[in-house]
Parts: sequence; structure tokens; C-alpha cells
Amino acid sequence: MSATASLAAPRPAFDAARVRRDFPILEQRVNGRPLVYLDSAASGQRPLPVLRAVERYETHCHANVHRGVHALSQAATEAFEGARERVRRFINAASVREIVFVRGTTEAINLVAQSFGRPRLAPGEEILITALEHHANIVPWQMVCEQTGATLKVAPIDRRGELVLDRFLELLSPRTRVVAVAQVSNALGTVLPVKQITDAAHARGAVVLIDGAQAIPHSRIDVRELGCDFYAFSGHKLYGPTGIGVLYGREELLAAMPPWQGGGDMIRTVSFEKTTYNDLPWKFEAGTPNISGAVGLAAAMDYVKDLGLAAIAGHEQRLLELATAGLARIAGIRIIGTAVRKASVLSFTMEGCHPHDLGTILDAEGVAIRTGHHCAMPVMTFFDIPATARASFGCYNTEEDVEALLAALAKAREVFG
Ligand code: C6P
Repeated sequence: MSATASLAAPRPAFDAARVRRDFPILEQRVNGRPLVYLDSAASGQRPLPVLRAVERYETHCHANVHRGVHALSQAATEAFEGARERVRRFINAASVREIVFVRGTTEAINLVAQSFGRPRLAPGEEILITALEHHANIVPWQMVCEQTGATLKVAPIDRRGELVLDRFLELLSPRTRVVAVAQVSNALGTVLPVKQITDAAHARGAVVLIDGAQAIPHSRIDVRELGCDFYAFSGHKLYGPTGIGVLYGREELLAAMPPWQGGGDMIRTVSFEKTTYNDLPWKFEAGTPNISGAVGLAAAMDYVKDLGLAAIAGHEQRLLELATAGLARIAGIRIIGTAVRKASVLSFTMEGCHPHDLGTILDAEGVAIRTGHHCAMPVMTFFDIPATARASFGCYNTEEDVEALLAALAKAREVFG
């Protein structure tokens, strides 16, 4: 499966009911009903292998990393650095020096904005994003524009929620220094042609950051095949822990960037006269890191690899198609985001019913969806709506979950007439 074509891959058989049994949290009842969890785009649940890996680490291995000669510190360091190597393999980076552990996608993008963008950008230079970005891929660039005098350019989307590629290419100019785009929109589900975007940006001499927060659980990512300069994602969307994420950066770029936070671990020597910095990737990891988070993330990567990302993506696509067809049969539902290539994110509104009320009604039925602007307010403005209801599917969702969603929506339809 190629880095960008995985969502359209053939569909091997997938036993979601068996997969579901790996996720103990899904066994509970909510409001007296079996839990139907359809909010994986916000945060995925953790399977037993992840919970056990974290428990094993916390029970037997925990100490601070990189600092002690004692056995536990060495065990923790091995676990942490071993996790880094597993991340490297998962996204096929060339070296562990290119894998920086961060808190999540948000921190990764801020790191690039502040450490790559801020020292280099000048008035008249441009950063190009798209109109479907999450706030995490808008605000850090607005901040760096305020700091440097650079200009933020925004490529438009159309009524289907697709990037208008021609306009994007027109907006790419010799002044464009950074292109920062989501691979998958969290509010619309749109899959962007990131390989094409990357190639076009490189042809103009711009550096490319891909926000992979919503792509990483649905597609095999090969950063070298994509050719991107930076790739950011969060562990918790990939069935791993919260508070851990990854910034992949090409070594040549990371090496030339200054550290963005100072403190322990990111230095080689400190004196009041002069401090020298550590090697990559530790130069960007000031302070005690989230060690058990990294261990859990690596376990999550092993877990999805074992299930097979193509199989997961195929299964989720089938659920998306079922749900999309079902929604079309309910009066007054409007699907927001009808791109040809979508990940398993389904945003919609129901006439006469605010999305928050819809979310509350569905919750009473045990169906967990997300409602709101999904940290993508410009998308809501574009579609002239305050919010959407959003159902999103993960590897553990079943056709029964889709049926429960549709039944709960039919009930809401009756309530709101
Ligand atoms: N989207 C959602 O419900 P963090 O919070 O750093 O793990 O991820 C931020 C982020 C960045 N980019 C995209 C495309 C995202 O979807 C997210 C997180 C969640 O859609 C929370 S708003």
C-alpha cells in the first residue's frame, strides 16, 4: 500500500468482533446501553497489548532515562530508545536521529514553527496551508507570522470539502518557504494528495510539513516515499497513550535547527559562559520525557501492524460506506464533507437539531460521537454552520455499531420532528 493510496486499497477479511475483544473499555455499558464508541478521530481506545506494555514498563522498568548507571535506568533507557527505533521502522525514517518524541501533533507543529520557521522567515515570505486545517496547523503559523512578518496563505476548498488543487498550485510561489497540510481532514474526512503537494512544493523550493494526526491510524506511512520534510502525529489517535507523539524531521533540517526548549537532556555541556547542545534527536527533548508513553506507542504500532493497516483501512471504509448510505435515508441529514477520497470520518448536521443536542440524544442511547467545530472553525465558517456531529470509525467498530448509530439518529429525528 503506498503512502497515499492506502485508503483505496483492496479489502482483506477483517474480524472486527475479535479485534473489539482486545479493547476492555468497550465492554462497558453507558447510560444502560452497550457502549458504541464512534469518536476515534478524537482519541482511539487502547488494546490490551498497549495496556500491558505500559503496565509492564511501570511495574518492572521505570526510572529516569539517559542519566543513571543503575540497572533500572538502563532498562528504562533501553525501553525508551527501543521505542524510538520501532517508530523509525513504522514510518520508515532513515535514522532514529529523525524521530523526536513530543507530546503530540500540536507540539510537533509548534516545534517546527518556532525552530525551523521563526529563525528563517522574513517579511514578504510565505507559509501556505489549506482551508481545512485543524487549529494546530493554523495557529502556530499565525504566531510565527506575527513574530517574523511572514504571510500566511490559505488554499481554498470546494463544497465537497476537497482541496482546490489548481488554486493551491497557483498559490505556491517562489516566496513560499513552508507548506503545511493535513493528510486527512479531521472535520471532513478528506484525504489530501500529499505526495503531489510535496513534489510541487519541493519544485518551488519550499519545505513541507504533513499533519498526519488523522492519517496515521488509517494508512501505512512511509516518510521517505512521501518525501516530506516533517511529519507530525499523536500516539493517542493510533490506539496508543495520550501525551506522546512524534515529530519526524529530515536529519539535515533538524541538524540545522536550534533547540526550542532548554533544560536537562538537550545539552552536552553547560557553563555560564557557553552551553553546547546534545546530538539529535535529544537536542529537541528537554526534560524528562514521557517514557511509558513511548513504550505504549511502540506497542500500539506493533498492534496495528499485526492487524494490518490495509485490512483496518478496508474495514473502516466499508463502515463509512454503510453509514454514509444509512444517513442518506434519514430526512434532514446533510453530510458535511463529500470528498471522493475520505478516511472514516463522517460529519453531518440534522435539520432542526443543534449538533450538541444530537450528541446528547445519542449519548443517552450509548452512542458516543463528537459534536462541535472539531478545532477547525474555518471549515465551519466555510460551510456556514456553527458545528457538526461527527462519527468516526476505528479498527474495533462493527456493522452493529453503524446500525446503532442509524437507529439512534432515527430516534433523534422523531424527537425533533
Ligand atoms: N483532533 C479531533 O477530535 P493533538 O491534540 O496534538 O493530539 O492533535 C491535534 C490535531 C492536529 N491535527 C489534526 C488533523 C487533528 O485531528 C488533531 C486532533 C481531535 O479531531 C481533537 S480536536
